[in-house]
Amino acid sequence: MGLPDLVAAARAGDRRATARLITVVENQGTGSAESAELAGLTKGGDALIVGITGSPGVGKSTLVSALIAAWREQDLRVGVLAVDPSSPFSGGAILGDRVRMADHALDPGVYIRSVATRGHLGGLAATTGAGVRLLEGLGFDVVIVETVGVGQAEVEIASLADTTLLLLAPGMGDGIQAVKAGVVEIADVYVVNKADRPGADGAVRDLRAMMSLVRREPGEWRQPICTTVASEAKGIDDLVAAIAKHRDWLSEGDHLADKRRRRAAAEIRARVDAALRERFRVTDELAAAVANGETDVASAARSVLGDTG
Ligand SMILES: Nc1nc2c(ncn2[C@@H]2O[C@H](COP(=O)(O)OP(=O)(O)OP(=O)(O)O)[C@@H](O)[C@H]2O)c(=O)[nH]1
Ligand SMILES: [Mg+2]
Repeated sequence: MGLPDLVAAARAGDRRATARLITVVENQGTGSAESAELAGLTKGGDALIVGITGSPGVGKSTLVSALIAAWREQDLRVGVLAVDPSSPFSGGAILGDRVRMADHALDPGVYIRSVATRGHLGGLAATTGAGVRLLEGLGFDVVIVETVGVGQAEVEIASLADTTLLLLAPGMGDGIQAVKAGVVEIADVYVVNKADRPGADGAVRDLRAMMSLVRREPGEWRQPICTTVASEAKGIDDLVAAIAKHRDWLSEGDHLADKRRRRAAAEIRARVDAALRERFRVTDELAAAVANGETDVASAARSVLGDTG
């Protein structure tokens, strides 16, 4: 099957066709001729792109499954990229996620895929960004990117999403961790999940207190705090409404265009960074020479750049 046929099949809900197309953008990088053709075939689309991040085990995949159900009720097609920044493997779903999202396994309006980003040219932003773009171009109405909240990964993912949810759970000391990581600033909606556990009210209070310290200009988005019990699909309607409200806010004025421009810039930058790193290799020999005192860092850097003057 050629690319145009695959695209047509994927648009009609053929999951294997979708999987093959994602493989094209993942494995060949977006610089290849095939990927360029694909980009031409799948241009446009106006998906709602939702990033979901939070500590391991906080309930992200469970929440994604509940959100899928809610959006499917609105007859929206939903694509999910579950990003594992630590894994070099991709293709099959991560086992746990496969189980948690199994409810949707037979629904042609849902596509779920794990994405491995380690070792990929361009890193997380470029690989995932290309996947998001593809799903959007294939006509998915909502594209969800789930990523575990570790370091830079979630900041990069947030740069790809229109609306970023930060998931917290009571008793994980998450509030404070989040402040440290600077993740609080990138979240558009806070979700306190596992509200069936003790301490949920306290977590909401902590978040409120933290937010009261942030000064906002009039007209700026005020992050709502939603509480959910993802495993029982509780609080999902309110969350879906909060996401829709954020989308409406984005659509007023230039916010959405701004976000999308920033997203494109982040993707391009990721690719440029990777290409530069490929081109200007820092060899072990050179590092050893600096470590041994044979040369200095500045001269070594100049020699990498091919600048001997
Ligand atoms: N009590 C309770 N348990 C929940 C809730 N939501 C999820 N869980 C459970 O928490 C565990 C972890 O859920 P996941 O959805 O896999 O969490 P995750 O954030 O995707 O985890 P990673 O992808 O490994 O980072 C599972 O056993 C879920 O059943 C909830 O609202 N209440
Ligand atoms: Mg998960």
